[in-house]
Amino acid sequence: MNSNPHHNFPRPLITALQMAQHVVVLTGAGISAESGIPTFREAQTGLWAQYDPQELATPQAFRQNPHLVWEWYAWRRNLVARAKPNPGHLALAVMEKRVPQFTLITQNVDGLHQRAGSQNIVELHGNITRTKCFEDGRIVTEWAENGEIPPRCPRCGGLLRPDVVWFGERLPVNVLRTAVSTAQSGDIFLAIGASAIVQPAASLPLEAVRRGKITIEINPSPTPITPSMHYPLSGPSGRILPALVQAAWP
Ligand code: BJW
Repeated sequence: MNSNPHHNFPRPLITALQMAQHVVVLTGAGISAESGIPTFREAQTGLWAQYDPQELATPQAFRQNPHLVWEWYAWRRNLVARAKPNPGHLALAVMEKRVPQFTLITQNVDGLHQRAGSQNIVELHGNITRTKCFEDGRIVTEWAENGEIPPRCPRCGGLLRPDVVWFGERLPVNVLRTAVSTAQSGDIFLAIGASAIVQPAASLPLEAVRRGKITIEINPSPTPITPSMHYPLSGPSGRILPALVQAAWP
């Protein structure tokens, strides 16, 4: 593992990790940045520089320009398929094996945590590799490739869309319930690579703070929750996480 021997973590943080019964982690786009997957709110490059990703991730955008939105997701699906989990993803899979209970709540739709070997994953915003019908929300696994973009639902003829949660859409009820109760019941909460702006995910670390949990943030830039964290660790997760796991479970 690509650990950095020069990291000096506070001793109480390492002890807390070693003693933890249930570690809860929330990840955002930043953890996949080192796998080459662009984040949402940092500078975009290339073909999509002219579009604001936030404006493509809405049902209104899909209604207005389904072709553009489908193509944006097709481009991202292709990026994800070619990307590999980075040392940050891999360190979380190792951490899961070291603690009695571990829950990984992710806002990411890229499936890289699964590919890194993490097991207990709660996907808040869906998964880009699944497709559903825009009309009735049912998952669709096969459709006719007749050149139409987006393709159509073989059941009802509705347009197909990725199975992700867009702005203005509800998160799946059971998924959100599990995430909130996990944030409340774990004894350590780590927020990693998340800008902590998008709700309701951004309220999970604050829920942990409210319940008196030990809170850690890993991010190269400060976020709205940084001042509330017990241990704000500034830097890329691909460097900090392997070092943290190595320090706690050498
Ligand atoms: C690194 C790094 C490295 C870089 N290592 N770190 C309350 C108040 C105000 C608004 C609302 C509210 N409640 C709801 C809303 C509205 C809205 C919202 O939150 N808007 C905000 C913008 C204010 N929320 C919603 O609409 C949600 N729905 C909802 O609440 O429904 C309620 C409802 C009720 C009744 C009827 C109907 C509805 C849904 C939100 C869905 C978000 N969807 C997206 C797209 C998913 C699909 C896709 O991938 O395309 O999810 S938007 C996008 O943002 C994506 C992400 O998961 C999400 C969060 O972004 P994330 O992961 O934090 O990424 P970035 O780019 O913001 O930040 C990256 C971070 O990484 C940075 O901090 C970097 O510094 C860091 N970083 N390199 C570590 N190497």
